[in-house]
Amino acid sequence: MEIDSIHHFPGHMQKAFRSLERLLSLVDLVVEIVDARAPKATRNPFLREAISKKKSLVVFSKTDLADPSVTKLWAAKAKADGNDPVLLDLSKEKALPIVSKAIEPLLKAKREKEARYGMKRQKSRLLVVGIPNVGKSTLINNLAGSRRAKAANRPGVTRSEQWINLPGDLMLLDTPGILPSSYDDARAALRLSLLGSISEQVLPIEDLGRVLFGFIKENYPSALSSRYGLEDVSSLHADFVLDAIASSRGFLLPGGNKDREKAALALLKDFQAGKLGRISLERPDDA
Ligand SMILES: Nc1nc2c(ncn2[C@@H]2O[C@H](COP(=O)(O)OP(=O)(O)OP(=O)(O)O)[C@@H](O)[C@H]2O)c(=O)[nH]1
Ligand SMILES: [Mg+2]
Repeated sequence: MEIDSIHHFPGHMQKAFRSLERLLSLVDLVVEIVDARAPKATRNPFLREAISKKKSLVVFSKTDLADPSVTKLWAAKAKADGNDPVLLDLSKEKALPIVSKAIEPLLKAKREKEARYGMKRQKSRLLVVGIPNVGKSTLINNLAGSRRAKAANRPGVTRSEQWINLPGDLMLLDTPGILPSSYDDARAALRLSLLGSISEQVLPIEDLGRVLFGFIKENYPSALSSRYGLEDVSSLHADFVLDAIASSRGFLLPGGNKDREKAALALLKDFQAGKLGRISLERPDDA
């Protein structure tokens, strides 16, 4: 891996990747996880280049929260780009058989070499990487299952890194590689904050709620009907909707006015938890 050879690499990214460099040097395979609701915004744009010499697998997490028809479009695009992704609902599915199967073709050259030289099957070492909140820890726990407790130190590597043996000659590093979010693009920043994956306030909560409502009104107009009883939102103004939410939840300010900030926060939390149905924030055909 040659971090120094990457051009147009902003300083803070370079610094973050430097600290990841050691983790990356310990493994053969990188499992990059992105959020299916915004697979572009939740992807670090420099990872591909930084790991260009490594085998890697892309996992879409939270597919249970994303719009299935949009996820299909993303998966087709990624496949066409040569990164056939694995789609997972980590809240319900067992990831190990699915990930193991997807990894097998990536190990083909290694297996062939072992066979050629009559060598024993070597273990393949995996590192899960991704920006904050995409589900790295959930994926590691899901893959490791009860094996996690049995993690043992291996001589020769730093103590703090535990390796977990998985079936199929795989070893998983139990520390994920945390990648920095990239939000040079204002829309990506907005999507990351709607997903609750960056703590920086790109907008005040009330405005974030208005943006989310605008998006829902345009793309998922019936999403607010069961939760808030708002049947047809196509003609409604965001503030009217925030007031309606505030009324139904009893969010009132001391003078009796509706607390739109609290209403906006409730709307955001409901969206993030999937209570408004399956919603994707990004489509591959967005400009
Ligand atoms: N519904 C659903 N929730 C998920 C899924 N994967 C992860 N989550 C939830 O998403 C949240 C973030 O998951 P984590 O595993 O903590 O994410 P992380 O990448 O380790 O986050 P950091 O450690 O903060 O970088 C948690 O509340 C998880 O329960 C999924 O596939 N479906
Ligand atoms: Mg984590």
